[in-house]
Amino acid sequence: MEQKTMEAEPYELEFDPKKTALLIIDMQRDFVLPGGFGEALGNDVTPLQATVAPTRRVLDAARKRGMMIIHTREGHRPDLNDCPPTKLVRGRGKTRIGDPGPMGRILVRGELGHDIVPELYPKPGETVIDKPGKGAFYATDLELVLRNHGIETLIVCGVTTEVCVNTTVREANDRGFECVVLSDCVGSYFPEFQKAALAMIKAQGGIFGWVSDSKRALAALGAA
Ligand code: TIU
Repeated sequence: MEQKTMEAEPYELEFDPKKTALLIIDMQRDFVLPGGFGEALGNDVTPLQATVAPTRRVLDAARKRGMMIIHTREGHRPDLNDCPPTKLVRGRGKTRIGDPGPMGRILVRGELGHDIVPELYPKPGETVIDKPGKGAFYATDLELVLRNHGIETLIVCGVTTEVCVNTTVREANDRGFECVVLSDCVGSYFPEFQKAALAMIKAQGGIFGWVSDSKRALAALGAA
C-alpha cells in the first residue's frame, strides 16, 4: 500500500495510486468542438477547450505511474435502440441525436464526432466505457471493471461539470467510491453552473467528494 495525499477541498484526500483510477468523462468532439451536439444544443463550446491541456498533463502523469485509466463516451447505437425517445425529442432542437452533423451522425457510436479528441485519445490497454446516459454507471459495466481492479478512488476530469461529471460523481458516491474532481479539468458551457456544480460536490464536509485541481493532483502524483 502506498499512501498519497492530495491537497483539496474540503480537506486533503488520502489515496493509494494503485487503488485509484483516472476517469475522463466524455471528452468527445461532439461536446468539445464546434459543430457537435454541444453546439447543436445552443452552447458556446470554447470554455470546454480549456480543459484539454490540464487534463492531458494529469493523463500523462497517471500513465507514467501506471494507474488505471478509464475514458467514457456518451452515445448510442446506430439504430438508436438504446436512446430513450424522451432524450431524442427534448429541447425541440433542429438537430437531434442521430442526425447528420459535420462530424458524422450526432452522438452515434463509430462516428467521428462521438470519439475522443486526439489530445486525450485512449492508448491500448486503457478502458473505454460507452454509456447511453449522463451517468457513467448507468447501463454500463463501469462498476464491475472498477471492483475487479480494486479501485476505491476516482480522479475525475471531463465534461460537462454539471451534467455528466456531476451525475457520475453522485453515482460513484452512492456505490462507495471516493471522488476528487479537478476544477480546471472539468468544463461547463455555463460559468455559473461550473461554479455551482463544484461547490455542490465539496459542500457539507464533502457530501459527494473532493474538489482539487490539476496542479495539486500533479503534485500528489509526484509529477509537479
Ligand atoms: N449538455 C451537456 O451539458 N452535457 C451533455 O449532454 N453530456 C455530458 O455532459 N457529457
